[in-house]
Amino acid sequence: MSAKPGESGDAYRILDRTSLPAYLAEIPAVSDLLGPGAELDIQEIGDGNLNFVYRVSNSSDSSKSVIVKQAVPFLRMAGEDWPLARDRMRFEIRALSTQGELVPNLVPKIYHADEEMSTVVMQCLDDHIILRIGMIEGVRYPLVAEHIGHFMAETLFKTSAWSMGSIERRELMNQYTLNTDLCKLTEDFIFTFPYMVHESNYSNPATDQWAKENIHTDYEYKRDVLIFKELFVAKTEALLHGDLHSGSIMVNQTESYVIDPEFAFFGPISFDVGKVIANFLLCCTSHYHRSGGAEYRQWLLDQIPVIWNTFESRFLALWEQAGESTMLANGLLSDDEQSRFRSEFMMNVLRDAAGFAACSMARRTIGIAGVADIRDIEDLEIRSKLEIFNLKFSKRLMAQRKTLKTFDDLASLIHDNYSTPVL
Ligand code: ADP
Ligand code: SR1
Ligand code: MG
Repeated sequence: MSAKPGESGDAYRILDRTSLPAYLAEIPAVSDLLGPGAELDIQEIGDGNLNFVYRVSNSSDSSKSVIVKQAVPFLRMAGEDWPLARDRMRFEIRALSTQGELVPNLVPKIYHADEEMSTVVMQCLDDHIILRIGMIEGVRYPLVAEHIGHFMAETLFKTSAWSMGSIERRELMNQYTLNTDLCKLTEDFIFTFPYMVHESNYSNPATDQWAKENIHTDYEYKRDVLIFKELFVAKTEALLHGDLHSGSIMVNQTESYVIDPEFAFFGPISFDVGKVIANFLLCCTSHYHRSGGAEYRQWLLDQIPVIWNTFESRFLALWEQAGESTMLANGLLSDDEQSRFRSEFMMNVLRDAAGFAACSMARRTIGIAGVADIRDIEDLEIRSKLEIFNLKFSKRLMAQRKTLKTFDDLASLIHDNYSTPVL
């Protein structure tokens, strides 16, 4: 991947704990928040795959804190030999700001954005933890499912052609079309490499053998994955978060924040919905090993209808309230026709979300970027049983998606699958 326009500038340098104080001191808004001239505590807390993230706080008053996130010109998880355009931060900044207008209580506030330095300084969510970590530990978050459903409905409907006018929407799309390197990562690591022999794939002997016999040689499944790859590549339906999984959500008992929208681009609505569902399922699988009883698994499964129902009802309410848009002009459809159209639309989102969830479960199981829920299980045989369970369900979901008519059909499929003993 070659350097992009604006990437060769001399101003860019990789920040570290030594250079951060001087960098931040030059930004009045941040300096005021931390306390002008204050001594700073700085920790690198990034546990993500791509970037460097620092928590910076006033040494004598740790409640005065900010997060500094910087994109480096390579893929953090692979190292400097794997170049990755750092202009991904440009899209993260834009998405944080678009989402900040649509759902201000569900995304961190931006204090300072510096595209030249590929850096953002934002609200520090000190009272929250990453949802994935909480769910691995078996913690229940009573409101998170509603918050996720609400986030998706607001951000997806309000950037769709059912809400926006044609010209303003194309102008917004134009801000995201060149998120090239991250869309390419998704094309490769979600829709291609996991289904073939590829050097980047993860390896666990029994899982590898199963994948060789049941994934690499299954034409129908690989064709279906390609159908979803095409949907991802071609359908510019709404501004997606683009990487909406439990590692991109920070929570406590009353609040949720969606972070890390660097993969934002205009794509199919069902992509965000399917990814979220897959991550609750992956965690549920892990709890066959992590918790003795079925209670926490049930809690995880119970969140999926809450996410879907909140998403669907809010999306439809916004649609009913919307006026004329790119898609609709008064007089085109009667009230009955509109309502029929919306039902068919939601059914297709559901089916496609099931397909994207299937891809997501497979890539998190056999691709390079696994999830800690499963990958942190030390016993390789136990892990493999869970991995094969995930892969089998990915195939089942993919094969049966077209039979889904209502969310209850998906709920039954999930319930049936997760009623079987695994270990
Ligand atoms: P990456 O883009 O590399 O995946 P993330 O945006 O996911 O990076 O951030 C990595 C980690 O940094 C998160 O898992 C979380 O622990 C921490 N983090 C990120 N943003 C915030 C924030 N606003 N407040 C507190 N912690 C944060
Ligand atoms: C090499 S793929 C890295 C993955 O990490 C991010 O969180 C995205 O999910 C991406 O696919
Ligand atoms: Mg990220």
